[in-house]
Amino acid sequence: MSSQIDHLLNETRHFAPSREFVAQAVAGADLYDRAKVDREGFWAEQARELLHWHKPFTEVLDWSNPPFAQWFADGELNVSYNCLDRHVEAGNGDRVALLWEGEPGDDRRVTYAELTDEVKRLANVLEGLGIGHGDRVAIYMPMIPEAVAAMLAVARVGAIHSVVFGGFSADSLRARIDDAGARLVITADGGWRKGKVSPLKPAVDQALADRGSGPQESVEHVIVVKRGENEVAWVEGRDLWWHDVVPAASADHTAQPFPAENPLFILYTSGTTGKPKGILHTSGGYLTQATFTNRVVHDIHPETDVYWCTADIGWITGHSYVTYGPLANGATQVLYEGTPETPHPGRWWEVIEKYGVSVFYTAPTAIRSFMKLGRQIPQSFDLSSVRVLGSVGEPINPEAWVWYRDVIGEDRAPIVDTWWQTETGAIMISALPGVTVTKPGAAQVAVPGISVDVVDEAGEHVGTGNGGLLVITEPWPSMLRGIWGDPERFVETYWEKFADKGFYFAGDGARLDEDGDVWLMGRVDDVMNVSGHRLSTAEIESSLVAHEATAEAAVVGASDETTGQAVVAFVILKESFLKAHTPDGLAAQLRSWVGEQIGPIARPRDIYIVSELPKTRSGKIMRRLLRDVAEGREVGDTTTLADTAVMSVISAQVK
Ligand code: 6R9
Repeated sequence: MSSQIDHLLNETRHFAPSREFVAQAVAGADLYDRAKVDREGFWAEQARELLHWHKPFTEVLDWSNPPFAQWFADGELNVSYNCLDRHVEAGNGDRVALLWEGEPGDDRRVTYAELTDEVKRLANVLEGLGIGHGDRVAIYMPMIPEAVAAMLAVARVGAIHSVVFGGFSADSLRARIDDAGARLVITADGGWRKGKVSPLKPAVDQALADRGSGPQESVEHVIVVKRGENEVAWVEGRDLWWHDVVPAASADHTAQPFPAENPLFILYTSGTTGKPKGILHTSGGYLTQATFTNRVVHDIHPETDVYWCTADIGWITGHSYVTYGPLANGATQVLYEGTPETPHPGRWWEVIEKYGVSVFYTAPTAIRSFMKLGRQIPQSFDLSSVRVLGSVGEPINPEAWVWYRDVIGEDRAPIVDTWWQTETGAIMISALPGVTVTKPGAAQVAVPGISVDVVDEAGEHVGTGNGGLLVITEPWPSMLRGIWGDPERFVETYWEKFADKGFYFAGDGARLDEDGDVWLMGRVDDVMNVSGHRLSTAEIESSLVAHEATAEAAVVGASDETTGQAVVAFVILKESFLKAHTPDGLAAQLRSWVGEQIGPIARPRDIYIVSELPKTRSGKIMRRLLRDVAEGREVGDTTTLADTAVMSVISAQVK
């Protein structure tokens, strides 16, 4: 961390917006002034201007019971209506909503009228199955138009979706279905990934097996889209083909209004303990901030832009900046099913050229892996349509930032580095592309209407030029409303640390530069960030110790040139297993075990078989020391260890 800070301190390049960009930008500096004068009034204005309210709200923020906020509470709206019907009613039904590109190269254009029609039919199917207000629906799908339609249909009937990333295992899916008590699962037979069909329905079947032993009994039906054409097992009476039920349903469906605080979705994310947290978001405030930020940060002109956010809908970025923000804005966007390198390493740039993408939003890990392959690959495609570039998911190092701007943005497109979280629901810290003079590597400033600070352990502002903890000092419209089924954990995790100040603690370290701009420094807790995905050390450790060969395990996030951080595990094996197997063989077994239990992204890059772990006298594993080993550094201060000799034993074993 300290070498990173020193490095960032030397970063002094600046990029001012061009005169041409400023002239056409959606947002100007006046937004900051308006928000500063009357923060709540500012958000009320955005909510009224950007959304359709079936019943207008009179109250903006109710913060009488912190940290449980209510925004626009007496207003009523329908989220799906805002993303679909109103655009059709305004005469924009023929505008393309989704430019879908399948990994094998098949494609589909879906207009707003067509997407509305599909969502209305599916909404009728859902209601026919008894799914309505407050019911939970799990969505486990590839990146196909039906996935977006599924989210919007669930929202339309006032139910709550829980999208589970298609790369997660059957076990992870089962845990999420159980925790939310989902009544319905929407999935596909499979989707295309890395040149072949990756099955999904079998994982759903597995997750729903052993019925009777757990709340997954709650699932009554499974709707299956045919995409992969792979063979699937079928449970009569439970399973329904999308192509049988959706086209047969009526395309008439009137969107009913729901209160602004009606729950919209649960999205599970890793915390510092083993059990993923179901982050709960509601409707009016969430949609307001997702729509506003997509518009001003990405500078969306719905009539002319072709927008592409590469995130999967299984992550928050896919919720706010694939489904809700862009569709509420009436934008045209690319939806791409597959992986960036399939069938060739220029696949993304080919997609940009094919559709004339003008606004592109992706993660630093992807940028760094393209950097490694060399600039000649993107430069062999026509990227002249690109005019705004966004980054999200982890700190972007200045080298990657400058490469992104030079090569993909052809030294013309501004970059917005956007900091936010599953919990914040929408972008919180980012440049505005027509306003901010950008600095490579810094997210820089809170968006208008948002208040953040960098404070010390006591909650005091650290002042310019200093580092500390990032906090959010005022409630915001798209803030999480809680953790599903666990209000105490919500208070404890985010609000207890600075309870006397009423600050939200984000879990990130940050620094303020001489201008007062924010530079993010990474997590300060046991949460890792691998390729922009959050993983908890505890979750992987508990998976490792669940294997019969493992006695003890410790996991750290070690810095990695491509993925930001990589999972590195230190494992103590049971004697009996060491006798019968080679350490290399067991390490390989454990890697695939974690992949099966949690998902391939959680698979450790390295597993070191060791005989001891560094522990404090109170038995806490000192991951900091293991991180030193994993990153090949000299091991730091070991004085608080119960046995100070242990680190030299471990270092020797790792070599
Ligand atoms: C949107 C998303 C949240 C964590 C967050 C932070 C890291 C995200 C970042 C960033 C530095 C950025 N993070 N964006 N760090 N600069 N622009 O990624 O949500 O998956 O919940 O992760 O990601 O550490 O706390 P989520």
